[in-house]
Amino acid sequence: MASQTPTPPNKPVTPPDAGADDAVVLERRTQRVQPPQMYQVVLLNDDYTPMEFVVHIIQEFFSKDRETATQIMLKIHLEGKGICGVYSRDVASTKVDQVLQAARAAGHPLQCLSEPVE
Ligand code: TYC
Repeated sequence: MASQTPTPPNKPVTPPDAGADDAVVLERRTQRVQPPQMYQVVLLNDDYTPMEFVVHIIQEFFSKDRETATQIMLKIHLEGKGICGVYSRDVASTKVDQVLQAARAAGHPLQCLSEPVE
C-alpha cells in the first residue's frame, strides 16, 4: 500500500499585491433622490393696478424691501411679467392665493401665477 501524501488545505485566494492595510473601495451608487421641484411666483402686468399697490404686495408677501420691490414692479411694468420669489409647490401656491385675494379685495385685476423652475 502506497503511502499517500497529505494534500495541503486550500489556501485563501488573495490578489498578488493584497496587504493587510489595503483600503476597501465601495462601489458608488447613482443618486436616486432628486431635489424637490421648485416653483417661481410670477406677477403679470396690467393697465389698471396702481404701481404703489404692486410694490406693497411684493413687500408684504415676498418679504422684499421697498427698493427691491420697486425694481421688481418696474420690471413687470416694462417687460410684462416678473418673478417675485421661488418656493416649494405648496408655499408658492399659497403665495398666489394670498396675492389674488388681496388684489380682489382691493378691487384690482392684478394677476399672479406659479410655474415650475426650469
Ligand atoms: N402697469 C401698471 C400701471 O401702469 C403697474 C403694474 C405693475 C401693474 C406691475 C401690475 O404686476 C403689475 N399702473
